[in-house]
Amino acid sequence: MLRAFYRSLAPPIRHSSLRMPLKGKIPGRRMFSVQDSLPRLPVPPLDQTLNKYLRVVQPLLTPEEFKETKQIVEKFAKSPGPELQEKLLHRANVTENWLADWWLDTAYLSPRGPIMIHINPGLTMPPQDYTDEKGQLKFAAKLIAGALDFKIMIDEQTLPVEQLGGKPLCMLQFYKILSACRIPGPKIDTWKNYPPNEPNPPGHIIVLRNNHIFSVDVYDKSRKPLPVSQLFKNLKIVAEQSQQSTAPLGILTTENRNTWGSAYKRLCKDKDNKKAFDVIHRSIFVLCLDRLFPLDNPDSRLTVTANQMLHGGGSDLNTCNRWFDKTLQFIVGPHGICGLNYEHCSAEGPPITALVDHVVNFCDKAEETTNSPVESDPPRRLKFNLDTQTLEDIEAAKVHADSQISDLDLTALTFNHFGKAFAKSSKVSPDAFIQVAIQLAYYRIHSEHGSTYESASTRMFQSGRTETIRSCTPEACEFTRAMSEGKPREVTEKLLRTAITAHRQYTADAISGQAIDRHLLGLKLAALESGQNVPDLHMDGAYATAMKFKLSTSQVPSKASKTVMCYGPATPDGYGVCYNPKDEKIHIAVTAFNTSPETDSSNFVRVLEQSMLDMRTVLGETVTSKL
Ligand code: COA
Ligand code: HC5
Repeated sequence: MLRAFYRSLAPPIRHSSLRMPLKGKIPGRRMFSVQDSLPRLPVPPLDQTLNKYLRVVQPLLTPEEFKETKQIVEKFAKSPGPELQEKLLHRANVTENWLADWWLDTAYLSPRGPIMIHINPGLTMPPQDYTDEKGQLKFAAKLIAGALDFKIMIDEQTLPVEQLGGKPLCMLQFYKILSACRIPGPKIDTWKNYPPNEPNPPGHIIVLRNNHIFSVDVYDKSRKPLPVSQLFKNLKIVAEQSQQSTAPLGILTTENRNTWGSAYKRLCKDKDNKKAFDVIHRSIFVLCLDRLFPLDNPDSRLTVTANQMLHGGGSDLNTCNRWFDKTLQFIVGPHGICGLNYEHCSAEGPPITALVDHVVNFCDKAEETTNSPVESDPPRRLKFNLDTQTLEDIEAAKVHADSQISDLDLTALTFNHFGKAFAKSSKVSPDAFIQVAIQLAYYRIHSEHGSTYESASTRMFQSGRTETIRSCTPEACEFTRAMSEGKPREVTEKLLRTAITAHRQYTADAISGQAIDRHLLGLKLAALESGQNVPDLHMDGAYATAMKFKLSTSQVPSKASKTVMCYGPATPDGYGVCYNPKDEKIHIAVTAFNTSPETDSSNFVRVLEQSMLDMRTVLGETVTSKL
């Protein structure tokens, strides 16, 4: 059935003008060719999950608390655990992916907090060398052309199938990142996308400048992508028509979802507004042409760029010039600063960075052309009728957004001492090395262990998204304590290697659907869906502690240099840590909240750098002594 679905999507084959191999491609396999043969996400055995759960909560609890939790878990194993497990197994039998819809609702559509900073990651792109508005528009035109070039491979399903650990991955996320949008609701949001096989697929993007919202066609009448020269011409028209800033409707997308959802519902009663919203939702992506912001502050350029990509710098800078509900917002600032902000419903970081890598490569190579003019409609400013209530809502949203932005503390930098190559030469997993270093840094600063979330991809399964790697393993804790106690190197080296192996094992479990977080969530949702109470296991303080992630981390690799993703912490007193490991360096972005007296992103980065250097010593000396 699925195969027929994908076949029905397949358009006639044309060829992308510029191809870039994706990491780990399987040559010759078309995008959905292995989709049907991908396994389904398993439901792990109940006792396996419960045993692992006890193992991961132990380091976070006092011995008394642990004893109590153990009793609660033993009770759950008798009832209602087995009955809920049955329900999950049944769901897994009758759905393509037992978790997919639940996850979309639980992680994204139901939570009512703002998506700016908290859900939408920012992504920096390598700085460009233009310094004026003409350069900004020229680069933006190339960027649009690069994204459309990647879109050809999505539309024609010619993207090579990605793989992880030698296994092919589900490619569905690529089909959901363009022409997609989150739509607010007063109680729950929805997510919509307009796939390329629909009869009248979208052929426009949205361009935001000085808060004005324009619809700009990017295809000619015969649906060929417009040449860069024509795109540039259209962007110039947008720039000419948006010299003065206007009421920033887009700032409402930074609000609590209930607030924005109610405002949206009211605004939609007006026909013009409803029509204009649809144009935004359908658009292929958003392009934000930003205004000048100060670069002469003490932060590094990378930190300033990351802030612009994550939140836009405040309502007097570029935060109003955004539409955070849109799946993809390319951001092109003056002075060569550029990147992207993306809404998370559709996809994790890797498909986004694959697209960005392609765009960066395309822009580097794109020649200046002066094609003869092509027939296309000029940009159209979207017409919104804003009542007094909406103007008041906008003012309130500015205040809320600014207070969140001033609370965000972000440090982005490149660790230049070594990268993946060193870890590999020391025969350890680079990702596990970095994760254990994050544990060490946290322990050095806080003298305690903190519940940690690392994203693992479950795209080996049909419609797979993620599972949690709980990096705060008992082995990592033992190592961090030994380091802090100044134990001899022979001891710390052994403990470090053990911690790295434990992390690697957790990763292997997570990517093969055998970790615990999604299973425990499924058991809870199975109870709720059948009208039962939330089980005691999930009401226990230990579960709450385990879910209070002091460290929210992920690896988001890219091919393009100087690319780093960033997102806010998951708890008020936690950190968000994202890294992009290269062979000889690691790009890192850390966030914290200023309102938390215990956390400081620049201090965390400093201690993390020192932790990695110390861990190299622990491993490096061994390598030398073995020679
Ligand atoms: N000795 C030598 N080399 C080793 C090694 C060892 N002991 N262990 C691993 N390596 C190598 C690997 O073979 C790999 O080689 P490659 O560069 O040729 O591919 C490289 O080191 C990197 O492996 P590692 O660092 O162990 O991690 P990984 O690439 O398998 O990534 C995850 C681990 C968890 C990040 C990955 O499985 C994943 O799920 N990624 C997606 C995360 C995601 O979705 N992020 C976005 C969230 S929005
Ligand atoms: C319990 C809800 C956690 C939300 C998870 C989330 O959004 O995580 C991001 C992606 C993922 O699915 O792992 C990752 N990040 C929080 C580390 C940015």
